[in-house]
Amino acid sequence: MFSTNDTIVAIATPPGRGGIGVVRLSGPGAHAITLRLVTHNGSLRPRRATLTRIACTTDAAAAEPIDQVVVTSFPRPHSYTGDDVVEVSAHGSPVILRAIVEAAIDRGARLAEPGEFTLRAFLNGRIDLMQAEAVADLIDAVTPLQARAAFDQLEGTLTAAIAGLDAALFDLVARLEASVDFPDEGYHFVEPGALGRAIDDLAGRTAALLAGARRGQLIRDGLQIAIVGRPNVGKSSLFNALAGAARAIVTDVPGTTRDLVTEVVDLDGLRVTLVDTAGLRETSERVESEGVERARRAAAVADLVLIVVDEDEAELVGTKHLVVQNKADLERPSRGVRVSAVTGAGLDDLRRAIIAALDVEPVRDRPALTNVRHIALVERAHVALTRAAGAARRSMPEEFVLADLQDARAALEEISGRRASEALLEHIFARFCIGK
Ligand SMILES: Nc1nc2c(ncn2[C@@H]2O[C@H](COP(=O)(O)OP(=O)(O)O)[C@@H](O)[C@H]2O)c(=O)[nH]1
Ligand SMILES: [Mg+2]
Repeated sequence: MFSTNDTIVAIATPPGRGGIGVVRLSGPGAHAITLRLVTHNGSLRPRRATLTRIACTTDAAAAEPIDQVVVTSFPRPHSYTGDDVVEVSAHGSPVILRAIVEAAIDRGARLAEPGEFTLRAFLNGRIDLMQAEAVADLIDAVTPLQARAAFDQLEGTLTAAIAGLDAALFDLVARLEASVDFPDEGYHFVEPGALGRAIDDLAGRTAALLAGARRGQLIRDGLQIAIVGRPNVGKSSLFNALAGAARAIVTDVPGTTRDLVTEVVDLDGLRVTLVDTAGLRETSERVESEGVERARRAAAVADLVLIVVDEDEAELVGTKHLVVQNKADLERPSRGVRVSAVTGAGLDDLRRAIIAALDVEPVRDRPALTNVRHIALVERAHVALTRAAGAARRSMPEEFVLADLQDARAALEEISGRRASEALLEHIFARFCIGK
């Protein structure tokens, strides 16, 4: 269903005006179509910038140049997509960029679907599915930490880990299959003890990947921190201080905040959604009591709860929490992390304490799972491997072990995209922007 032998074209730079705008073509006609648009004579030297002019009217004879451009040709297979690619860098005017795209379409190209350049790179074997997903993550990243995690995956750290597992599994499966094909020999090609140990080793590797998965997922998807506590302890003040903006209303009237107020902040590289909530207290006032109910729900789903205290005791909500002693500028008991939302004292300590509580610093030299799709599939592989190891140790018929190992392989191949349905590919690439 995916067509890959025609030439696609799209604007690769974001909508709007800018110094430069890039139009990208990919496919067998990329070079020839470009030559019919520019005034440059002769072919384009591979990977060399050529300064020329571009004319975009549909009537080639009457074509007047509309911009000076730099064109670069990347002949296959050494290009982003693996097909012939030409990049046209024009001035970043939507009018010019659209005219170039239309002229290319007029000369035989087709407007690219979202993510189609990357899809072609995947279909041509330039990158695997994890790397394609990493491209989208890299573009979507809002903090440097997210970008780093995505770039690591684009560089292939995870690809190598999954490929290594898959290769080891392939070897075991091949030997077991041979064993099944010659049933008289029993466990002939693999000795059950050695088989059990080999599978245990693989299960250990999937477990290690999963161990960093929660951290990875928090980095990729961002996380929620709810600020809760009794009325008037300074929750909204702290929220504003961490957000760096007076988003929530602050008064000395208890019960000011009713609804949830949220703000996305970059907290030491983490994408954090801060949630300010209504003060927890018994109340018969309907609006406020709905607010209290919402506060409890927000605390229940948050990745971390900041329990702000003033003079009284904290009510413990949420499993993962930090106690924050606010109003440290006044005479206050000393519990948890001491801050003053008014003077800003202690806020850096609080940020550090939050990062420590979440345990989210990525480990550079270890591949990190960040994407829920990958996590679910590695879990499936891990369960299958654990089952296979048990079956091997109990010397159950090879067929049982084999079935589990094959299930583990199927899961790994779905991660890398070696075994991916068209529906899955469509789902993944629909997330991309046009031109990527
Ligand atoms: N001195 C002092 N007053 C604070 C501090 N934080 C908040 N307040 C005051 O405490 C009152 C309640 O603050 P608010 O943020 O609305 O509390 P909330 O009800 O928990 O959201 C306001 O009068 C704030 O100015 C602080 O760190 N020091
Ligand atoms: Mg408040």
